[in-house]
Amino acid sequence: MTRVLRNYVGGEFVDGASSFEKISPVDGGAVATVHEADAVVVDAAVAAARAALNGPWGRSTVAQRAALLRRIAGRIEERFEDLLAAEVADTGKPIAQARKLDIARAAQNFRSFADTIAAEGLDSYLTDTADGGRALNYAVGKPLGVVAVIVPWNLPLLLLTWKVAPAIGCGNAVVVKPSEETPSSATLLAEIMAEAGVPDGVYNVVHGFGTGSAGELLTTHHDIDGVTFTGESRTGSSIMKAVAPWVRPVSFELGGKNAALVFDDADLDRTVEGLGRSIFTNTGQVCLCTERVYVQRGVFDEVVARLAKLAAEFRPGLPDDPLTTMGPLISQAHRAKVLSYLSLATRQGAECVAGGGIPDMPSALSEGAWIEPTLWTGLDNATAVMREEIFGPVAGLVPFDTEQEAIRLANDTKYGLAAAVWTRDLDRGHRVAQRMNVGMAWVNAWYLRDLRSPFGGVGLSGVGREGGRHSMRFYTSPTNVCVRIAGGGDD
Ligand code: NAD
Ligand code: 6OD
Repeated sequence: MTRVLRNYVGGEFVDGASSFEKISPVDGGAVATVHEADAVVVDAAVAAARAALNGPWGRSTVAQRAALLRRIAGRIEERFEDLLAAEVADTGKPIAQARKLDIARAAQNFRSFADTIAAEGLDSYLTDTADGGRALNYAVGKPLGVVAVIVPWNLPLLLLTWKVAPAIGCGNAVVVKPSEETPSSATLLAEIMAEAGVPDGVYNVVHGFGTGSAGELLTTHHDIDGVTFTGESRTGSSIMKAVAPWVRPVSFELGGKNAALVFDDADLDRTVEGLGRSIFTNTGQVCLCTERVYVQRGVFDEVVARLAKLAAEFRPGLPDDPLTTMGPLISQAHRAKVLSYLSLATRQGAECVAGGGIPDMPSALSEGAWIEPTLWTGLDNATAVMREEIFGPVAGLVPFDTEQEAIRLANDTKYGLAAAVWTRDLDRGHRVAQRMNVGMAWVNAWYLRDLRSPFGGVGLSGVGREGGRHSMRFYTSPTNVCVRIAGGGDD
């Protein structure tokens, strides 16, 4: 019997008017029946969040909220195995990866933001006035209010908690809309929130899809105060339109078409290992994944050969098989999209140097969304395959001659999320990284995180930054108080 997942509103699990099946990407079997939130449920969730803000939660102190975030982190660790099972059932990702990255980061997100809010100082300025006196300005950071949190399926709990932790830490109440593909961990987190003592209404979950469903109902709701969204650039654009009539603040972490730049002095062992992680982690379904690799001509053939060998060594399989190193894509629909780019690449003149299709799988897994890690050479930078986000374990490799050419090729995109520069020359590493039109550039590394640093992108890759105090800027709304201290005599 499959699990039943309900919406979570004001501290209660509630049904929706209809339901849908969550299908496993591993074998096509049913994972859960999910209650879809209709307008009544979304209204109730927003009202519960508003009521929480108007109650004792609205008067909670930073110290109380920091302690609460730490309790949530502790409870996540106690229920680590439950969350792991939920996440793996929804995504099919290898358990070892989910253990090390996805679930571990959920606890870290809460601890890191507990530290950030506890350390935040008062924003104050002392100004000289015309009468020889002074004015004291200080800004009181108030919660934004009811925050809609809409997240995707690729790193479900990690990305959800990356937003929920600072939002709650800053005193907001949230209505979360997880992806229809990954409803489980957000629902389990509701139990964890209650166990940790989060007041009713502070964390609410509405399940469903985007357009015409819970996502749209939430972003167009009259009583939300802001939207934080992670997902596709096109969806971000729709949400921006949806919130425009109310001029609501948004924070968007969107898609990428990220470049790696490999110079001929790079340590090729470290570089190829790093490229492999950056292209294939989570079956290429990380917004930061590299899909364009520019390699200096002198080492191009060697990098292609070594990376192709590495790609061929990945082993698809069951999440709990210790030998599995690559999971499936999230769904058959997403695989159809990735496969369409595989055939387009061939039509656009690519030579496929690794993968290029669907791997042979045992019959029990034949309904899964499996795909081969794939690499191409021979693609022009102007082709759709090199310009559009594919979001699979794929990359095109292109040679370059000079640093200027590498920078030009890497920046020739409408996206601007991340880049990675591989070189032993640290002057060049700094120089090139600073010239990348992206929110985040790594040198001799990829997805190495300090949770206090600004995370986000430019262009089609997003609006705003989150992380540490950058998150606090989004999740609070400052009121500046200016107190005149007269210097003797009125003016
Ligand atoms: P998506 O945009 O299709 O969906 C994301 C969420 O938005 C889901 O919960 C979905 O139901 C909801 N949604 C869809 N249409 C909506 C609408 N009109 N109104 C309100 N909600 C709506 O993205 P996805 O396919 O789930 O995730 C993959 C995408 O996310 C990729 O483009 C990837 O690059 C991006 N992503 C970006 C980051 C980042 O930090 N920049 C991180 C992870 C994923
Ligand atoms: O690590 C993070 O904080 C983060 N937001 C990662 C996003 C990954 C995109 O798929």
